[in-house]
Amino acid sequence: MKIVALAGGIGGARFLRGLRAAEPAADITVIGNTGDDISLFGLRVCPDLDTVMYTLGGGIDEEQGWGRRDEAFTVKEELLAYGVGPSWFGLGDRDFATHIVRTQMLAAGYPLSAVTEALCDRWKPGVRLIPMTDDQVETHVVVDDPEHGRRAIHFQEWWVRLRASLPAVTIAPVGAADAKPAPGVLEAIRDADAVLLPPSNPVVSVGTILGIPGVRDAVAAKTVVGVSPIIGGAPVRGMADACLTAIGVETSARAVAEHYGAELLDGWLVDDADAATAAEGVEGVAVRSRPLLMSDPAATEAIARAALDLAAELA
Ligand code: GDP
Ligand code: FO1
Ligand code: CA
Repeated sequence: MKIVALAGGIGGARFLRGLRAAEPAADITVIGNTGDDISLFGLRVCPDLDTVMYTLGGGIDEEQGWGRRDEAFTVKEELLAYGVGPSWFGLGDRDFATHIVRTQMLAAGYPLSAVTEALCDRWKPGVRLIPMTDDQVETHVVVDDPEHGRRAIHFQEWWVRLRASLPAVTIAPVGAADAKPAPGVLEAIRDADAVLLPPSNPVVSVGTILGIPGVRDAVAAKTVVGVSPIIGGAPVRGMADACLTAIGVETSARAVAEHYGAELLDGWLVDDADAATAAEGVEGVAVRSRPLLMSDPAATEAIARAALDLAAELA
């Protein structure tokens, strides 16, 4: 069985771990979001790709959900002693090695997809991880800064430094309109038995991937099942509500399904807590409810199983 999933960071990675357990024999291709990518200290950092790679490869800091387990921050402290920041982004020593390898390979001319494959040779995530594009796409957020007026800042500055405390006027994936899907992306979607949308951020994770020209149409042609990242009208973690508000979508499981739309989605899993509000369903989308909290491996596997069962039913 061939499965494609469009994944962001923590929500995507945890779901994928469940998917791998639910269907060990499946050929799983993960199309990773690179809109969160940022250059710091001359190094290219790809948070969502690394979160998927470390989570599936057993190197993630489980509690935090991003970065390496058993991490130290000596390099960051030394940089700060030189007055070199940003201080608000926590790059650890082990993680630094990943970014050095990546940046060295990019400078030598390898595309990000080849670099990602090389990094995964070490981590063996058990899935094929492809960045959505080899072109540079960076999500920027326009805010009304009380000190500097209206300005665009990098998504990481909005998310990590500001914790989305300033409302986003707009969220823009800069470079997306001119980007091409990375090699293998459209082919994997075309050959898939099902395309899954994990409970990833609908705006800055799944939305960014779907915004790469050609991807949305390729996905829409398949049997597509999504898992709601919104439970009881709120994100489980993070500030997806601030992203949804920025694009005029209510923070509810039902509104996210309506936002994706029946042209894209065939099936939509919501949490039991949202069963009542999502009960009427979305025209043209099969809505099912079940517990969606990825609280432990068994619960996560059951969510993935339910997504696959719904996809099989709707194929
Ligand atoms: P990020 O890139 O690290 O922000 O991760 P993703 O975009 O892949 O996923 C973020 C989303 O995961 C957030 O909107 C959360 O609400 C959602 N999420 C996190 N944990 C859970 C969970 O246990 N269940 C569900 N349904 N969603 C979750
Ligand atoms: N998230 C934070 O909230 N604070 C950090 O200092 C931070 C550092 C970091 C370093 C590497 C990496 O791969 C991820 C990191 N993240 C950090 C997570 C991450 O950048 C964001 O949660 C996402 O980009 C949003 O999806
Ligand atoms: Ca992300």
